[in-house]
Amino acid sequence: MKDFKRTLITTALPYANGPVHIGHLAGVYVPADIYARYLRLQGREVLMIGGSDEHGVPITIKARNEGVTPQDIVDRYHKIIKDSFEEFGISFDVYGRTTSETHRKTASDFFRKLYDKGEFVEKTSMQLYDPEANQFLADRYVVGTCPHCGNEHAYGDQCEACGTSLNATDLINPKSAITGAEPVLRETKHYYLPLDKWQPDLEKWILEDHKEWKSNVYGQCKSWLDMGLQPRAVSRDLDWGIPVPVEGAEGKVLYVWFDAPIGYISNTIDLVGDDYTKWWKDPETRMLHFIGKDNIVFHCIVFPAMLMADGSYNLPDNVPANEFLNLEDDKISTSRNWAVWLHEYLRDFPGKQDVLRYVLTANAPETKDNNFTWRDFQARNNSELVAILGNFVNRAVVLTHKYFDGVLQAAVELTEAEEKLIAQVKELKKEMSEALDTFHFREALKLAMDMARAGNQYLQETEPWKVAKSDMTRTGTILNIAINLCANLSIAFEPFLPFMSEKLVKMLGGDKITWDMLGCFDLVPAGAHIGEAQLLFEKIEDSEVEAQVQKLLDTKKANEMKAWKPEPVKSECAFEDFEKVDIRVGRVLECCKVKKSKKLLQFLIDDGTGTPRTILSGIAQSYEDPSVLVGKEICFVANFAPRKMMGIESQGMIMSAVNPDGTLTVVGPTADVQPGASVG
Ligand code: B3M
Ligand code: ZN
Repeated sequence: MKDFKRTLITTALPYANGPVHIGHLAGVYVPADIYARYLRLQGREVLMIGGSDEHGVPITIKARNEGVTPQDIVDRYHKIIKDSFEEFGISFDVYGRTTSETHRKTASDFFRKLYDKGEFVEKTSMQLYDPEANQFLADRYVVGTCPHCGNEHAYGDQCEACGTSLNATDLINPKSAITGAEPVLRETKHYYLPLDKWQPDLEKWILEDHKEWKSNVYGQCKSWLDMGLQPRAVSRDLDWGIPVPVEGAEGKVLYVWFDAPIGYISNTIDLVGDDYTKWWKDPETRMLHFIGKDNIVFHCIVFPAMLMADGSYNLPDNVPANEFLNLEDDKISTSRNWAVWLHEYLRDFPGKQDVLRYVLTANAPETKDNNFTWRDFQARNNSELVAILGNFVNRAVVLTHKYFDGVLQAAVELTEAEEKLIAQVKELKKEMSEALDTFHFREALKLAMDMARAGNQYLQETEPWKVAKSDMTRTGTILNIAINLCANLSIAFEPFLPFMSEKLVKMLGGDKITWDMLGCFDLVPAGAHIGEAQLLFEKIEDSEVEAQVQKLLDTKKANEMKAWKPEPVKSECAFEDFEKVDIRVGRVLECCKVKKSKKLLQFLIDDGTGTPRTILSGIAQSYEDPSVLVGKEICFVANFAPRKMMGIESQGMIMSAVNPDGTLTVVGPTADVQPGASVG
């Protein structure tokens, strides 16, 4: 890799139409933050740019649903998102917004320059129009079937199932997302960026010059290029956005995917003013876009084509896009509320930001979609953070206090055990650096944890608690090395667990740490006073994760209820036919599970005849405790022919209602009725 002078890290600008969740953190912000922190530890010049994407249809749809203005929506969520990132230690140098004045000007100027250079094609064409809402439909205002993969919920600008970027008119069976109306075609003029013109340049730049990109990114780019690029409209007929800054474009705004990436430039300008050229135009600066896989086409094809059309900007050197994170085996979804929201996590697990950062990195969807489960969260906390890292640091610090009142002793005469440990740490540093340099953050984190493992093993081997009975000099040496290993861990883990690292550095009486210091064993000098041991991590109890799982189950249930529709009514039935069925009220005298059957409950029913009747019913899975039915009045069919099941004769059928989740509830009269009464 070419050695650059400085690195500009951009992170996808989340739409300010809702809070952020673990998927955002895992896919984009934690990896970007790890990388930025790693570079800063090396003393490199780096900027990490973030901000909210506040234009586009996702915002206006949300505003319409809530009956408030788009400005209300972005004001609310920009703050929530910004606060969440801050709480999780995502170390942006700037976190801006695309509704800022700087951005309006930057994006307008960008468009204007391309316009003046003749880089756009103006085209009048037929576009989808909602006759009920009286507006053009583009992007997420229109949903329909993707012509490539058949996904029925594709948006007008993109299919999230197959990642293809679409034009609204490509959709099969388009429907307005506002009114549900079938759109009609209406003529309108738009500005198009002729991506086809940049195809040869893009092909050379990506397919030849950037073979080192992650295979998921390279592969997606290749398949778009192979399909052949088409001109893409960069204006929209909407009233929320940045007005198209040319004559004759009244009522039109910039397409959100035109203005949003320019937000990276605007936010840099907000931070450093005119110096932004150093970060965007100096070839000695390396630009990296951290994004999720659904944004690849925009960052690898559309935005670079815009930058090429301008001609004065750098192109990204790499786009380390991640795949998606699922939650408990299901796709994270804002509309279905299937997510772990960061602001809720902070409320439920205060002070445990590092734990989530750790789990999301250990499980990062770097090469394929991955899954977050609360059980895994608990296991990684309890058996890795607590049992390996926390335990090692705690032992080293507690023993130093126990034997030497917290004063670090000199390390004299290192033995083979120390030499082995030091060599191991140096090797791990080398491997970690390689992994971090190539965006393999899961691997790097694993290696950091191996360093803590090596510490536990070292204490196990050297047994300072035994040596202390006879040789205090040797005990002092062992604890010197152990404490210095703690200092190494504070460095190795800093990019991943910044809160833990800061606490540990303070505990060891340290100050500034650098990547250079990693691998050294004179970081804490003899004579130093080590602070009291503080808990770095604490065990997460079963009840805590069970509560989270329950919350998700409740969400699932609520979603099922929302989506539930009664079954269509059956075809007409003559009253005489109905009359043949003899439905009666009965009182449940006994009710229990049938032995060796998962499904059957055995009822003994008082049917008013004086001789109770036995009825079997396949509803056992809906009644954990069948005794709750005893004493209840229920309805049953009295004149079905008797039937034998599991050796028992059933004399009728218990009537029950089918719930949305498929469970069954026995039905009966709403007030006391004599057993045996007819129902009809
Ligand atoms: N807001 C899409 C998203 O949140 C979009 C990213 C813009 S990055 C310039 O996935
Ligand atoms: Zn598709």
